[in-house]
Amino acid sequence: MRFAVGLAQDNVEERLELNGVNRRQFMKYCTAIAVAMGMGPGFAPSVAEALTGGTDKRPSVVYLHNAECTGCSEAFLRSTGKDQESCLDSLLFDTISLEYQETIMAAAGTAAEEALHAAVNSPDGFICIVEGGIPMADNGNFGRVGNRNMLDINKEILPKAKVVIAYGTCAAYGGIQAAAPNPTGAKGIEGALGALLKEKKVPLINIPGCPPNPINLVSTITYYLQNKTAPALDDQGRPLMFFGKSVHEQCERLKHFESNEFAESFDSEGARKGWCLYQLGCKGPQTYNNCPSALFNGVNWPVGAGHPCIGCSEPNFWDQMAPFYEG
Ligand code: FSX
Ligand code: SF4
Ligand code: F3S
Repeated sequence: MRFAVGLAQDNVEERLELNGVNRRQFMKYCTAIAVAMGMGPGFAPSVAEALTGGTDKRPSVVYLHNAECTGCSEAFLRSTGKDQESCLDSLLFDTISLEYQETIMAAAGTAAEEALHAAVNSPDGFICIVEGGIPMADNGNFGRVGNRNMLDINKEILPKAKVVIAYGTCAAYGGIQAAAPNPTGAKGIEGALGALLKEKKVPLINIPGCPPNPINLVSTITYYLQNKTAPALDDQGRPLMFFGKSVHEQCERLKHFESNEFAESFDSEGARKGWCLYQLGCKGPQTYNNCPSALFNGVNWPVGAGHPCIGCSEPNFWDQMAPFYEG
């Protein structure tokens, strides 16, 4: 996969071809997005139009990194699966105009700073995707990029965005660096800058998960491009269309839970038969996410692969869901 950070946003077809993706494959991918959004396959053409721009000039995308493991970017950039055509999530970066992304952009130093400045001040506006929590202790000095601290960078850029998407549990709620005793005072975007964004009337959407499912990010951007507004959110700031149901109520092992058929250990007969993992610590009943239906890379999800859900899309899961292997 090749990425074109900072190129003009016309000629989407050319960019897709550069990645060996033809129109038919692209439409299959758009169908997967339409299904994830709960709209049904018939809406694939409107997804394609949203992603390729239609007649509108689309906002560009600025992607910021804070304190995190970069697993969210990895999940996105390496999205492939058994059916490659339906999980081309990273193609989003070719159909939209990605102006700034520290992990994959070729530019560095002053050139990178200039690209960021141009995107943030573009009259067409920009969508800001944020990955990672913001260290707040010691005036934000635990996390620095380009000799500025993450708190100051986010404080300057986020209020200028059309919409902010906190991608991953770290950006949404603080994540692993916010786990007790949280020495850097890390917070998610809502905790660090929620009041400022509210004052500036910039919508904030949380797409948690550690890592989050890339299809939820692509579908959220598609929704925003189609409707110019955020989708309906739950009380944790997550789109209801992806996080409206618990993992448990969508789980293929639910029938075993209801029949009291629980695996007692990972190498037990019950585990081999695909019984419920509740007694091995599964947090599916307390966790809201669409993993069982969306799947990762269109292939599988933790419980499908035999591992309990650890509640990775819930606030403070590192502390509140532990111990992970006890019911
Ligand atoms: Fe956090 Fe993303 Fe977990 Fe890692 O960067 S949500 S630690 S998968 O990568 O922010
Ligand atoms: Fe619920 Fe987990 Fe059991 Fe699935 S494996 S039914 S999510 S407790
Ligand atoms: Fe996370 Fe649980 Fe899904 S651990 S990936 S929310 S199954």
